[in-house]
Amino acid sequence: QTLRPLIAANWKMHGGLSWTSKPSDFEAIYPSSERRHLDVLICPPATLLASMNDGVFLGGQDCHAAVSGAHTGDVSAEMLKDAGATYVIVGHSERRAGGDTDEDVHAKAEAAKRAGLIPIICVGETESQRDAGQAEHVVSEQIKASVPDIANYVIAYEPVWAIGTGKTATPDDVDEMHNAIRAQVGPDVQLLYGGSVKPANAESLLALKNVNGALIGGAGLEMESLAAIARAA
Ligand code: G2H
Repeated sequence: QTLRPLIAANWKMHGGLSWTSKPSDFEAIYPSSERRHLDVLICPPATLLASMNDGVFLGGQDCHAAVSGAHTGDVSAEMLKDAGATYVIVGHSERRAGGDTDEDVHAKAEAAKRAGLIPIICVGETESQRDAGQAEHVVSEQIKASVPDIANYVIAYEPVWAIGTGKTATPDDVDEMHNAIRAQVGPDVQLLYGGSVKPANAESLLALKNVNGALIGGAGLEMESLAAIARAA
């Protein structure tokens, strides 16, 4: 079975209102009529969601597990949905580094489902875990603990040592890990690779059998490079 590719940009804490026209720029570079075979997603800061125009799917970068309440500074999955999101990233390593546990990620993914969003659940090992030969074990345990019993979700494998560092996992590393994840989660879950994906390495990564798309940080801020990556899918 061939899963539909998903090309997702995670803008992290970048962008202002002037960026809300970027989906139109993307459309001009890579028109939707030419990309019917894939989905493109932009996850901007939550402040921009409601002002972003159409043409791509939109997502949040994190959510709180509760619907609403006394949680200063947090945003619920329902709020993201209300602002136009279809997806939400949960368990990004930058959130895990900030204290999110597998249990939190599990609860956030359930919240996403409750709100009618598709969670993109991030997993990945650190450099020392990889060096110790523990990469597959760590990722498999993260999946066991972070993925709730829901039908519709996406997994993003982001080796922590490859995030924003310019280091990319080799296609062989990615192939091996994605095959292991596929064996664990079954045939229907889209598996994204993330970690320094750029136009120059997109083709070799996206060509792998169990890589169904990419989660892109730095290279997703410019629509030319995002489009170049999407064209490789
Ligand atoms: C990993 C990725 C996006 P970058 O965090 O989620 O960022 O492509 O900049 O490594």
